[in-house]
Amino acid sequence: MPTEVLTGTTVAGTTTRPKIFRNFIDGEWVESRSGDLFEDRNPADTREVVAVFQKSNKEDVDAAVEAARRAFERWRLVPAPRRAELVYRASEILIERKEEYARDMTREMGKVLKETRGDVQEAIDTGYYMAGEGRRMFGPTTPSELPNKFAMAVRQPIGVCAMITPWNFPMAIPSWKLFPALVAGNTCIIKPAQDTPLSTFNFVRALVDAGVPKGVVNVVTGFGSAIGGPLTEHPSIRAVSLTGSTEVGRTVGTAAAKTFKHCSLELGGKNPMIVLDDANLDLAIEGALWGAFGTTGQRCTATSRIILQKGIYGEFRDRLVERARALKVGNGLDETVEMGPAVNESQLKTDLHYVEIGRNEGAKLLCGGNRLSQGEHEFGWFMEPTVFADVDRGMRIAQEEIFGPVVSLIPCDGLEDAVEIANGIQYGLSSAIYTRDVNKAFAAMRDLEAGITYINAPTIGAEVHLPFGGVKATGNGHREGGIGAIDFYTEWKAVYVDYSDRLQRAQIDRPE
Ligand code: UN1
Repeated sequence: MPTEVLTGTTVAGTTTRPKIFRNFIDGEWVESRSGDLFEDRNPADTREVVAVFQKSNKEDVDAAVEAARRAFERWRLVPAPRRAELVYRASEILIERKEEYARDMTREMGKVLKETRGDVQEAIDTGYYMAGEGRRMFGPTTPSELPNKFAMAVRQPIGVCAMITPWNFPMAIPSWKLFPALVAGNTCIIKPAQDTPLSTFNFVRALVDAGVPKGVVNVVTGFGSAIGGPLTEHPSIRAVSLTGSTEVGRTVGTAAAKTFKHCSLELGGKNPMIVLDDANLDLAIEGALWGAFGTTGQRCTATSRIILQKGIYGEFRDRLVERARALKVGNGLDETVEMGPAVNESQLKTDLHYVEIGRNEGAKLLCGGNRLSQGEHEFGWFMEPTVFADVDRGMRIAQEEIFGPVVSLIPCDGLEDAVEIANGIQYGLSSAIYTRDVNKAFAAMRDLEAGITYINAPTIGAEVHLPFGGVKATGNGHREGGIGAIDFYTEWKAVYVDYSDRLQRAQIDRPE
């Protein structure tokens, strides 16, 4: 065990030993085969070790796959409404523990309490929605082309599924994957991001307390570099679902293709908000602040480009900058704080690096751009909310996903120009337009290249019963949320029942 773990402090100034969590395999809490550990630190105060987790390797993955493979043989035969009841019970447990789990989440990844409460709530919403699907799971019945023959299609589970989840929605996103997979009858192995394993453990604890049978859900913690490969290459894993960067998506997609796994990739975004001259500016500014700086800009749906028609450009810019400057940045456990830290040092460095890039490209830095490291910010990964103006559509800060509190204002001539700028990127996750003109709103709904479009609302805030995902480099065509998740976690089987008592040949025998 590394010495820093033994001496790590859980609360600044004290020497309480942090709690060590084990992997969860085959219904048991077990140490990793290597015995190596890693720390989960609070990004608002890095002196605090929130907890310690197992640094796993291929052997741990193999053990989890074996357990999941065995468990599948029984779980697939449990009727879907019964499986769904378990998901429902887990959601009720999450309601009871919402405040505790939200606080743990703020401590491990930094976003403010009202947002971490929302994250737990999103898991609860997903559970309730997916529990209902357990009594639907509809498939078509359809007339056969032959007499006395019955035709239908039924949904079947796929088998063992691997989930690789990110740190920005550390309970909501695991729920998007685990709940539908379980209702559909699959068994699962989840690898949470190394920055946020605690929230996944809290989520899985709710499932365990709800009575999930052993081996049906397994948790293996560690680093993508050591266990990403084993998870995406293992021949017994039949589906992989990743939410992460476009770069990791390419690696996972390529590895999964070799063994023909189902593969769902939900990747980057560079989401535009268009504001036309006729918009309600008060509303648009509120939306911009929330979309750009909520979750410290660390959402794949974050508003990172604001495309402004020239008539309102100056007023919008000045009012947004004034509001951004006034945002209170700090520890998310303080209810008055509006924006928390970056999740870790490397993300903060990326954010600050993009400030440099923007400056060098000739964009006008109107506010922010600096690390905050004095006083209450001394031990955290904080930076100021940052606004660049006069950004050209082709600049790197207008093209590349930053994943931090950095927003670019881009002038445009009108709807057509705005849509062209909005679509002129490799990504296509979320998008928004503020206008009072219904004709323009409908044209934008049709023309924006994105999986999600909001009218008079910012780019963040998707609800769990609608499809979530994007086009172009944002993904590979699957959707989470809504019925799309059940589609991903099931295989179709076509079933024909011939009760004619004779050989009937499709396409050949053509009765009158
Ligand atoms: C993400 O950014 O990775 O729509 C997920 C939203 C949230 C989910 C975001 N419900 O902003």
